[in-house]
Amino acid sequence: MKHKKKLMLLAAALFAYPVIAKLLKGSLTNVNPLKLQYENEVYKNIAAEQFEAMDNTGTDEDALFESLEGLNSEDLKAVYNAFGEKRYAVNSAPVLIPWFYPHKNLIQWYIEELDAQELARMKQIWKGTELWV
Ligand SMILES: [Ca+2]
Repeated sequence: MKHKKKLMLLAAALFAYPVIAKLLKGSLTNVNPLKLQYENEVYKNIAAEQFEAMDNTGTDEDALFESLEGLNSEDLKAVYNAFGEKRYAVNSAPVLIPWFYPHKNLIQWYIEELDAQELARMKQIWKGTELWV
């Protein structure tokens, strides 16, 4: 009986771990709403465009850079927050066993997907956000 209780506690801890780890990481950044140029819906759409440009074989660099044009640092932070963290599957491998693939934020996705030259360009765009460490 006592043994069973221990097993249940262990199972609960294993189940709760990813949730707790995510909370501890604190993936969101503070945004100054007074400096935002658009409604929240716009940032959600841009985040979706960023994801679509990367979440397939290869990367649509043109779409990636175009959808960020004209955004200020606070706008970019709002996009970063809207993106959140998404599972990254190398070479768009089908996510058959999802927990094998780590959650990555937008910057981490760039680092996986872009070559050195594109990364330098992207880093320049994000410079003012201080999110790129
Ligand atoms: Ca890709």
